[in-house]
Amino acid sequence: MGSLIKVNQLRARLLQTARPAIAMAAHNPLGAKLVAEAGFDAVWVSGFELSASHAVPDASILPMSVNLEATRGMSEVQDLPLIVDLDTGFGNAVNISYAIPRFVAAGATAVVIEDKTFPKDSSLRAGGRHPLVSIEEFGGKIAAAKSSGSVLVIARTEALIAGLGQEEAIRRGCAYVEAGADAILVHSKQRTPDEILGFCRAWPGQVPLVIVPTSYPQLAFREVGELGKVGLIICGNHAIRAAVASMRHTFQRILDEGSISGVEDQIASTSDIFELQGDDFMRTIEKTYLR
Ligand code: SPV
Ligand code: MG
Repeated sequence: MGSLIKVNQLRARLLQTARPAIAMAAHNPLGAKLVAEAGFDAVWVSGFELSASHAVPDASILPMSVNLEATRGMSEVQDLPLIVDLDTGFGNAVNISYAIPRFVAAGATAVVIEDKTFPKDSSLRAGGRHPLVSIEEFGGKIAAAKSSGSVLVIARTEALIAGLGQEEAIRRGCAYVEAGADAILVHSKQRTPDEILGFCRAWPGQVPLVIVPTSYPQLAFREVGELGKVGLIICGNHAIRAAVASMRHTFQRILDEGSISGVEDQIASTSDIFELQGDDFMRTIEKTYLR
């Protein structure tokens, strides 16, 4: 599907705040294919997952090319909109102006840029470093992103993560809308949803909100819909966490049992993997062209 059509479809979908869209994280094309197969509304190309899949911290360690190739690979194997985590935009407004066309060409439908300083630190890390750039500087980054390609620009404020409180978070969110943001992602690492619910209720509502409820998982999607303010819920890291838990369990069992037979019906079959690899397509090519 053409990228402009997808941008417009996602924009319209985010306005359905009574039934927020749900995005699931992925860190590689196979994961993105599984997200589509499961029936989610979008793929979250997560910086946290990409970093974790390279076994490095989510702290601007990986170069932009890793994120770009992951985005391209995910867009090649499935058709859901890709919401790409650009962290701080790999630098300032100049860097963003060069990054956006590349991500659009790679298949991004939406990008998220956050108001932390480069290099960033993970929002979820206890005792993390969270200095923010000024509202003026971030407004320039949003405007640069908006004018650099056909893509939804989701501006993310880390004001709550940085401990600056609801008033500052709202002030920043409103300024980012003025700068052209299509949606505002507001993040919290409180263990209860109270902080995020307070923000959502106070949000004037010019554009839809986006939330990532990792640290307050008790908040049901239905309750979020009842707020009427949130257009998108991002499941930020459930692919990598599921993969790690499953690999650990399988590896340990094989060593404990001294055999691979015990895990055989607990893991995906090789024919399942062949199917995910698009084996049917290759067989058609073989039949048609191999002589
Ligand atoms: C990510 O998945 O990379 C995110 C969400 O940005 S979080 O890790 O919660 O900051
Ligand atoms: Mg991230």
